[in-house]
Amino acid sequence: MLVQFIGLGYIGLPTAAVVASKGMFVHGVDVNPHVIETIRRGDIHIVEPGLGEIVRESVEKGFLQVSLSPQSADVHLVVVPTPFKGAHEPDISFVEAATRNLLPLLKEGDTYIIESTSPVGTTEQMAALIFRERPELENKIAVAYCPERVLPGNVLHELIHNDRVIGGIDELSTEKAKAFYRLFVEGELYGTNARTAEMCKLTENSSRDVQIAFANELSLICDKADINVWELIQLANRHPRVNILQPGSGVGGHCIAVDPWFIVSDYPRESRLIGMAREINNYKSFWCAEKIRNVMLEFELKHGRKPLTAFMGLAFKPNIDDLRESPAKYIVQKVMQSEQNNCLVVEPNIEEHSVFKLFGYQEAYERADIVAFLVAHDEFKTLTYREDKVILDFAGIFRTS
Ligand code: SAJ
Repeated sequence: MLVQFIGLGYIGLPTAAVVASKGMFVHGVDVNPHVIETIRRGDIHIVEPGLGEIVRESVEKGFLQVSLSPQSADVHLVVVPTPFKGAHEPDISFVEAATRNLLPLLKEGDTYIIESTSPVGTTEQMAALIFRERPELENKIAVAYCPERVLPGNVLHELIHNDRVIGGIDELSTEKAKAFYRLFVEGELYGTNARTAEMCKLTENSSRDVQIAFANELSLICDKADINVWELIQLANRHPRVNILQPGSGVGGHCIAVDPWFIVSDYPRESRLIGMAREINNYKSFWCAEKIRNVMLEFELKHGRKPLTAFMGLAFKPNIDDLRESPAKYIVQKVMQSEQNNCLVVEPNIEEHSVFKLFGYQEAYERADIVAFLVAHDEFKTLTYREDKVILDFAGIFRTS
């Protein structure tokens, strides 16, 4: 059996490597020549613990081969990005382009699966496209949707152990797709239809976004009410049926801050809570930037000199080196638009940055007059609260102080 992956990014490459490591022949396709050259050498172009080893081994043993264009195979997985356009409408053009490239190669008995996060109806649309161009394949190939659920940093474990939801355009498609995932997934496989599987992925990430928005809204209320939000949430969570998440400097990353828009864009009148959560979480980052600026101005008025401000953290969440779609980075950029000097930027998980000069976290904490904690990195939790500094703890480093 030959399994083909279209898209060798954060999900496509680890999944391809896991499948290859189980002794199946895998052909990986990517439009980026740099990605192809890197993998051919047995190297990887992304950061993910343990991935380098299994890619190298799979390439060396000949189970994983990659190229710029697709070929004939038995199972085809589409794992390409689905970003959003200007007004947050989902952009499925990469999924469509991948499907069009596969059109001449599909044959009776094949299984075609989309894993990319997609708006409801995408799988049916792609099936319609396939059968319009290749009518002889109708009822002869399986077409299904199966979203990934892995957490960056723990991908290799979760790819194998997480439960999966698998939705075909008909029952046979669901069963064929399930049989494929059974070859490498040890978690439960739940069959459904394609629309439900698509909505399930959007629901999971929207649920998390809404819950974080609740925590962020509480943090704004508590700031006005002079209540420590961290202590409040800790106490409320002592209730046996309450489990509030943590506020922060906003919601970042490539999934939670994106996927809810796919629902809002298609069902705007029905998704007011989901849309509002997105707005609240985005507003939280803006609010943090404004708060820092106001505190800097107050300091200057009081002391007759500009303060030195430390920005603690740039990553999109704790203990990672990924700065893409990061609220912390947005906040630093926004404040530095008006205050380029007198800023100490800290990110212990990266060595250097092309725009920001980075400082050690202990040095910055020691030197700064104002310290804004933007990300709850473990290193920051080793610091002791200092009464002589203005501390803006957006990340809950000193939770109950
Ligand atoms: N965050 C908070 N407060 C919290 C938890 C998170 O402010 O209590 C923030 C983080 O700092 C970060 C953002 O939310 O900025 C997203 O972080 P995350 O850890 O919730 O999620 P991701 O983007 O790393 O991964 C998510 C996961 N989805 C869920 O937990 C429902 C993962 O399982 C998905 O596979 C992934 O999205 C994806 O690809 O969709």
